[in-house]
Amino acid sequence: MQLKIFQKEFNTLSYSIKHAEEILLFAHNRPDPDACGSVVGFKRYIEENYDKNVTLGCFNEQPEFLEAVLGKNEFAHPDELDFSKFDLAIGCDSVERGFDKIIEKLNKDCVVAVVDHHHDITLKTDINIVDASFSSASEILYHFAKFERKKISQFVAIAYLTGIIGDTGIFQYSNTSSRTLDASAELVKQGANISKIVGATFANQKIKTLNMWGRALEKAKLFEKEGLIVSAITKEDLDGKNLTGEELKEVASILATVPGVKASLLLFQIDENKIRGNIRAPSDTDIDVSKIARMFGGGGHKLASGFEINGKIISQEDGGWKIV
Ligand SMILES: [Mn+2]
Repeated sequence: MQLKIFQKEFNTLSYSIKHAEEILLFAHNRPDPDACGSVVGFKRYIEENYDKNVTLGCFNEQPEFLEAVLGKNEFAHPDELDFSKFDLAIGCDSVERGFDKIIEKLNKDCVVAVVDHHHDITLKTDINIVDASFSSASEILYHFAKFERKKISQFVAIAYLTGIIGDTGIFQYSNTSSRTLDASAELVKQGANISKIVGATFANQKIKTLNMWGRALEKAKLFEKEGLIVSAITKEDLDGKNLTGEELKEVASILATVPGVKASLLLFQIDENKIRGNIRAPSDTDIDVSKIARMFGGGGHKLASGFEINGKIISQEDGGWKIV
């Protein structure tokens, strides 16, 4: 199925790829399956169809758990990138979490493009491919390949489907449209395997992750009147372990399945002085959790959102916790 929207933008992007020598694809901070799937898949797509050098960049590395589906991929840190060489730079997914910081370092003749599905993106670049009706940046890039009438190889199909499955919570969130399922079916036809992707991104959690889930569930507080359930992972809980947000984000979804709960919130430390909050709502809720996330400078979807705030979560003697 051919999309009606983005014809002009896709055309310009196609032209820009053809005329570029050095292309930078940039993923957002603490990249998730969509950030990684979109840049890793798009890199391979460009390499298979054009004779271009493609560099992947990000402020963080590709999370280890994605190696099972995407293989090892080098994400160059901006400190080690030679920005002057790029003639095309494309930010994929949540472009205001990292890509926005590197645009000014690019050569002034470098064409800048963004591919995103977050509704609150205000960044304006040469080519803006932003539409919140898509489940993921990966889904949009699937349509770019359709637009160019080029074949999607098995590797690219796996990468894009990883992004779609990651951002739709395995086709469960409200951002899963029939168009998303059409694209997914096509990617399966090209050789992507749903259960292998789900296994890598959701099911095969490491024991340390499961233990952490246990801690968070144990400490959850239910506010019955408000229909809210809240838990936090303190620095002490982490005990020197480094968990990515990706490994913990399922916890908020599990908390949201408690009967009577309208929304769940999980707070955890991601940096010395930075806390991540994940908010989830069950599908029958009347709450739009993205509104709550936006109050804290975050964003997301009606049923799944997140934000980052400064502070430290510390344990208290009675087993509780507070933010300082
Ligand atoms: Mn995404």
